[in-house]
Amino acid sequence: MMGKLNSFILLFIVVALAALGARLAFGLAPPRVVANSLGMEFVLIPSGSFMMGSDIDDPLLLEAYPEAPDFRCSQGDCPSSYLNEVPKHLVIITKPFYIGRTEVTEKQWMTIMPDFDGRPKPGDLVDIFTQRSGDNYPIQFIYLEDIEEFISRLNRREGTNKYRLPTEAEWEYAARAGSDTQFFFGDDPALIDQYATFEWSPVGTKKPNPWGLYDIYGNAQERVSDWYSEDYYQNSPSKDPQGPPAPGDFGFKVVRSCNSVYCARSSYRSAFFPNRGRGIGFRLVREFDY
Ligand SMILES: [Ca+2]
Repeated sequence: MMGKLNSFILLFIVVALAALGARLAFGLAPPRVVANSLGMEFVLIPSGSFMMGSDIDDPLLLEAYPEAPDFRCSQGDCPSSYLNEVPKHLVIITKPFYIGRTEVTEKQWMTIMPDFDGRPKPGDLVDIFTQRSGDNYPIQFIYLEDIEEFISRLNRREGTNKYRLPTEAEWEYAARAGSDTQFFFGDDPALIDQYATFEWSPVGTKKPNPWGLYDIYGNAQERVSDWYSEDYYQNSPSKDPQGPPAPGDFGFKVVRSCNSVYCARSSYRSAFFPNRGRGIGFRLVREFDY
């Protein structure tokens, strides 16, 4: 009798453990990739920490990338180009989040914003670079306030408030994908052509980074939510930095990613006014809610 009872208890425990394992495996584990009502795919980025920025001497970077323009000259001050990346510093991302596998495309934009057509129009001061256009090209040449309207409409459409631009720190954390090298694939710039296109292209034509994100270094430059300050890293907080609390004198917002070889590094930072910029688009974050 006791033998049968022990067998029954053992069977119950085995079944209970199996059920718990199945729940952990299939019930509680959040999906690694989710798709939204526009078919945008988002990849789950775990919480964690990383070293943000660069500690490579500015003269070395200037020597390696002599063609780099110095956008800070527009502020009337032309020191060397890469000092806005220093110092390399610890950043902690305290919450997991989802981020777009690709930049937002023209088709996705037009679905939400049919009355705010971001495509170049006759008479626009655009060059051949911006004249390439199509459903799967990144949306570009749009005002920041229209991006904010796009996000607001998408949130309403899906009855949520989870969509937003990434912070600069979230963007670099996702771009690095656990790497501490100049590029997410190491330090050899000769490999860049496998991962980045510097001709205006449909999204996702090259290999993704190790976390599955496309066009991190090339194609559209990408807006993030932070105001820009060239010396922000000198005093930025470690936990979930959000950027300076107020705009600087020129009202620049941070722009990440780039469309030239010289800036195809994970730590590269640039900035732009909130108005329409050639080649400037965005990818979205969807906050983690599982
Ligand atoms: Ca990009």
